[in-house]
Amino acid sequence: MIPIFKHIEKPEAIEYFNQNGYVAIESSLDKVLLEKIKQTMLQLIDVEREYINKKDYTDYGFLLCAPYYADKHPEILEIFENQDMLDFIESILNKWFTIYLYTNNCIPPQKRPSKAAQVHVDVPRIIPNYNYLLATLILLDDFTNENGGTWILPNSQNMLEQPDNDYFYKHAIQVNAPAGSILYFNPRIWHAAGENKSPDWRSCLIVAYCKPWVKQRVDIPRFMEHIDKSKIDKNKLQLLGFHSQTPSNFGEFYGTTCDRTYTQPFV
Ligand SMILES: O=C(O)CCC(=O)C(=O)O
Repeated sequence: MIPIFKHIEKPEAIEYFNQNGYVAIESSLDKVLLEKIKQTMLQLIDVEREYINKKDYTDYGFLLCAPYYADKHPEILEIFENQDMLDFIESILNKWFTIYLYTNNCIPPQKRPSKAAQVHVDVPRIIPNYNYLLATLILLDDFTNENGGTWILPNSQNMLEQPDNDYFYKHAIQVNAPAGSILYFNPRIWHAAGENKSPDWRSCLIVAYCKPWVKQRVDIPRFMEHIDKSKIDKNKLQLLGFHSQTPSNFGEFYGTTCDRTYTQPFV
């Protein structure tokens, strides 16, 4: 069993993260909100499959950019009102971090997802003793051995070569934690989604955060072009990367604050 910290135990949780490359924390996210988001995700993965319309669609169960759907499903952005979660991320990445990627992984019953179930890291490069990215899984279901809780190889974030499967599954731990927990991990850690042998879906949100100068995995502001941003508060817009966009013309660099696209401190 992995320890599950509470938010008031932040110093201990940070120490555990620094030693092991991951930590699980019982979140203060609203359970009703998470259940609503889970239903939304399960519905949207089929909507997205229709859009993509590919026969060999190996990413089934993931959305490419969850905020794309925030006009019809504003609950998708409500998680970013949780100050406990944001404070923890700030402790790792410092102020002005942004979202690198916001997706999900919903594994159908009796399935091993094709890509995430391979032992992998989310980013290849290592900057010693420096966190420029942080991955989080927000559990929308209890994670168990039966339904495919994530496998993590503790303290493997500096391991250059991919461990073979025998070594990995001998030394890795499988995350068992209740719905609502958040698993924070260094995206350079070796990990794999488990196999869902249960009769139910196993779902989580995957939100990765980065320093604001890191290029987002997908361009979230452009993905959200069709959405009226006037109703989205400025803290959420900052997180989504709207205040750290690369200028594409002179006005966006030299113009007034409303014209400029990089308006947050240049950290
Ligand atoms: O869903 C999981 O358990 C892990 C997902 C994962 O490893 C990934 O998407 O990179």
